[in-house]
This record gives sequence, C-alpha cells and structure tokens, in this order.
Amino acid sequence: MNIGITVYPTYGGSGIVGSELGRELAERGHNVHFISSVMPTRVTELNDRVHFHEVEMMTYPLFEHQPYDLALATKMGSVARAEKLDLFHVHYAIPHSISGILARESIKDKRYVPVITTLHGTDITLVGADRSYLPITRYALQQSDGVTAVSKFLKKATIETFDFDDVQVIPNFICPSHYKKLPDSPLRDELAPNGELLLAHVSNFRPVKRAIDGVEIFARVKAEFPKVRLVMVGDGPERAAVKHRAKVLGVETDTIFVGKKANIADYLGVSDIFLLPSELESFGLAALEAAACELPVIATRIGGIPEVVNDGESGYLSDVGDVEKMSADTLRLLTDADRRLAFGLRGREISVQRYSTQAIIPQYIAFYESVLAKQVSAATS
Ligand code: GMT
Repeated sequence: MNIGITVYPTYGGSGIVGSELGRELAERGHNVHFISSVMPTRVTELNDRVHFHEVEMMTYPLFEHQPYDLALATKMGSVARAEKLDLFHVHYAIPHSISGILARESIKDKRYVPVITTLHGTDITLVGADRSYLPITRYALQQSDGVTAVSKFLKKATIETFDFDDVQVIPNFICPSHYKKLPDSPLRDELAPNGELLLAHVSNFRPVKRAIDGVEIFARVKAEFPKVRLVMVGDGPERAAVKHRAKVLGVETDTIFVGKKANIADYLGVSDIFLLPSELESFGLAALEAAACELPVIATRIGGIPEVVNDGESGYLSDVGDVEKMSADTLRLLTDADRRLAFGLRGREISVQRYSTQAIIPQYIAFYESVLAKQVSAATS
C-alpha cells in the first residue's frame, strides 16, 4: 500500500506513535509518505520506502494566524495524486482530520483517497470537547472513512462526548527489542554513581503530567530510603517549577534533569521504577515504554492507564494527587527487591504479549484493508 501519514512532528506521544507506525509499515513492504510541517523527530531515516513531504506555508501580512490546515490539505492532495496514495492516516483529529477530509474531497474526481483518523486523547477529552472545536471535531469523526482510538477509555469518551461509536480500539505499541532492560549500560553509573536505585519520570512537563508530584514523591521516599536518585527526562513549561520544588524540598542534587532525549529507552533501560502521576492519560505511552524495560510503574488510576498497568502486578495505581500513597508504594518496591523484579518481569510480559509491534501493526494493516475493501464494494455496487 502507499500510505500518507500526518502527525504533529515535534511534540507528544501521538507523533511518536504515527512515526513509529510508518517505520514499521515500511519494514513490512509498504510505501510511507510523511506529510507535515517538519520531518517528524522520530523519523530518523528516509529511504526507498520512507519519504517526507514538507508542508510549505506562504506567509502574508493579512493572516494574523497562518492557515496551516489549508496548506496541509493542499499538500496532502498533491502528494496523494503524485504518489498514488491508497489512504491518508492522520494522527490527532485537530486539525489533521479536517485537512485530510478537505484533501480527499478536493481530489476525489481523480482519485478517492480514504481518511483514517487515529484519536490520541486530548483531541477528544480536552481540545475536541471544548465548545470552540466540538462541532467540527464531530464532523471530522463522521466524515472519516475509519476511526481508531488508542484505548478503550478513549473510545468510551468519544461515544460520550460526540455520540459517535464507530471507533476501533487499536492500542499503542512498543518494539520489544528496542525497549528493554540495559544491564551493561555505562549510563547507569553516570546517573547513579554510588550504587543508588533510580526512579525515572519522562514527560513533556505540561501541567497535565503533574511532574511536580514526581519530586514530591521522590522527597518523601528519599527521607526513608536515602540511596535513591530521580532522573527526569524531557522538557516543557513546568520544568523550571519542578526544579524549584526539588530545591525547596532539598532533593535538587539527586534530581537529574537531562532534558529532551532522542532515545528514551537509554534512560528507561537503566532505571528501577517509573513515576507517572498524570492528571489525564488516554493511554500513557511512557508507562508502556517503561514497563517494557521491566520498570514497575507508579501511576494514577485515570484514563487508559489501568489498561496498561495491572495494579498490584506490574505497578501500583493511586488517585490523582495522592502523593502519600504513591510514595508508600514506591518505598514498598524500593525496599523489596524480589517484588520489584517480579513486577518488572510482569510488566515486560504484558507489554510484549499485548502491545508489541508484532501484535499491533497487523491490526492497523487489517483496518486499512477493511476500509479499502468498503471503498471497492461501494464503487462496484
Ligand atoms: O497529550 C496530548 O495533548 C496529546 C497526545 C500527544 O500527542 O502526546 O497525548 C496523548 O497521546 C499519547 C499517544 O497515544 C497517549 O499516550 C497520551 O496518554 C495522550 N495524552 C493524554 O491523554 C493527556
């Protein structure tokens, strides 16, 4: 198949999922065309099967805001015709879905290119549900030729908010040979030079991630179990506030901020426990990546997290903001190596069985085929 993929290229889990899906599809013999404003950060290699088409934007003084959605639609249409695309797969409904529909309609007398929309979370739960975007998001869902959501939670939210239920759940995925424990990595000694145990947090430091709760947990844990450090991976608006809180709590020297990293697996592979105290996660890709690296996950019982983390088996779940319980759970795992290792192994087992590329990529391919088959039968009936 010739597949056009559109993602937010630099920010967030939806861009990671769309980019890695493209790479996996190319490895399975499909031709993938990424269409976005810049090359997605996770697309590290272009080759015979992986192509990138930059959306060019004309700037004009009249435009207070540049109409990216129109430029994207134009590019999608022209790439579809030039590369004979079989389908568009857009990640995150706003505005990618609308741009795809516009592209499809603008070229349909030459070629009908169906639009598949994958919902990732805030495109439904926050942004899409806001009054300013709700009607157009509902229209995007209704007009898409196929809609998938990354968790059962998100499908339920889509039904409740948009009264739209034609959604197939295809969960996020990890490549098990990439996300794994790295027992011999020298990075471990760099981060924990005195044999400390290592807590990890990975996020974009937006308020929804509650990264401050991460240092609150760390400070409580460290008071009882001093031989521990915390590595914070990523960057975003709350990083300075988190750093400040670590200072106030007296744990700044053992809280290591490493910033944005291209390869998160390097850090997860050498850590011991993962902290994800988010207010909202429709899936929690970072929790899956951590579990695949055998890290027990301390997280909140929200959104799609309980679909990824088995409470009491591969991690512990708590109410949002309950840093006392999250600290007690972390301590329990720090002081009981057998339990920590058993939770890690169970997390790895769940990740590989349910969420490996081998399990999930065929579901996307089958979904594409079902959408294309519907098109053929509609055209011949
Ligand atoms: O967080 C967002 O605003 C959007 C989105 C993104 O692009 O990162 O995040 C969502 O998609 C991820 C990939 O499917 C999920 O793992 C995240 O849980 C989800 N974020 C939220 O629901 C807040």
